[in-house]
Amino acid sequence: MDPTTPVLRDSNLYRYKGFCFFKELMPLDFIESLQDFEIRDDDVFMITYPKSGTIWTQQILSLIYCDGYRNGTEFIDTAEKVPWIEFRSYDKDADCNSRPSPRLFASHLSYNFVPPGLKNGKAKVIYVMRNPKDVMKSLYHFEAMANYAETSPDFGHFFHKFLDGDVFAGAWFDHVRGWYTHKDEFNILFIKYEDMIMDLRSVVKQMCTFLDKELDDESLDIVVKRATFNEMKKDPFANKENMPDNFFDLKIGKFMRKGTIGDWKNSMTVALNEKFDALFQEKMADLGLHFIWDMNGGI
Ligand code: PPS
Repeated sequence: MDPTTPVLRDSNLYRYKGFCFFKELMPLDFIESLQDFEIRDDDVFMITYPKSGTIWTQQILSLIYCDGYRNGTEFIDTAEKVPWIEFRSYDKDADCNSRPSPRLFASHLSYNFVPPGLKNGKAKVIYVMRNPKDVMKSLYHFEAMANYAETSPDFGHFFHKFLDGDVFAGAWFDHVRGWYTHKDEFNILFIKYEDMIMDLRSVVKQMCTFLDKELDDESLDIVVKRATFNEMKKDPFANKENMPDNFFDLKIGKFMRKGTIGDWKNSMTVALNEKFDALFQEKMADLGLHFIWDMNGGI
């Protein structure tokens, strides 16, 4: 019997154990094969719900780990330095076994789909989260430019689609709750997008400490400078300009779109916002997680 179920508002997706996968890009047998993926003690995984600062953190990890990337002598796609484990089509080297340590990986997977070797081990996980109203806004725009997702007619429609988890990766609430409540099983550092916006240098230092990577002040300055929104906006890899045309329509939108806190206010009505706040309270209050919701520091 097929263990997957259809996703109501996007026929490109299938749901399996609460997560929504792209049918074409993430076949079930491949996802299940990740259970056999061998983890090394010095592996580093960067995990996010989509639109939470993935490419930003990929960039920072590349800059921290690769001298050539930092000093500008290397021009390599960050997605090659920090490849996805769940997108088979992205993989140049499917099981990544030939890659030298330390290996860096990116993933949008929920805690129950990552390779089991990540649990109770030495390998490191950096989980980046972002306030879900901005995640929703960013994903709404992304959906319009992604050729493999069904586009919503308006933000109101997308709002319900997002709340019901009828989007890639499923419901934001489940993703964050899953990782946060299982944190004791992983060697994990939680980072917030908003803290990166407010004080990038401090967050990079925090990451370096967690990763046992000592950078001198000059190197740290370079990492921070090259990871600013304005610098990344000019970077063709950060904007995925090298991806095949059939993936994204970059005339419709950009990966480096606004890069700010509170853009949801430009789309969410008062009624939708109240509904969201009530749901957020109901689903997340017990976790004690706090987010910055706008540039005035509204918490
Ligand atoms: S994806 O498609 O899931 O990998 O997207 P992801 O990279 O997680 O998220 C994209 C959003 O991150 C913003 N971004 C940044 N903000 C501030 N500073 C820097 N350097 C930066 N890099 C990426 C990007 O603009 C997307 O957010 P929105 O709100 O759409 O602008």
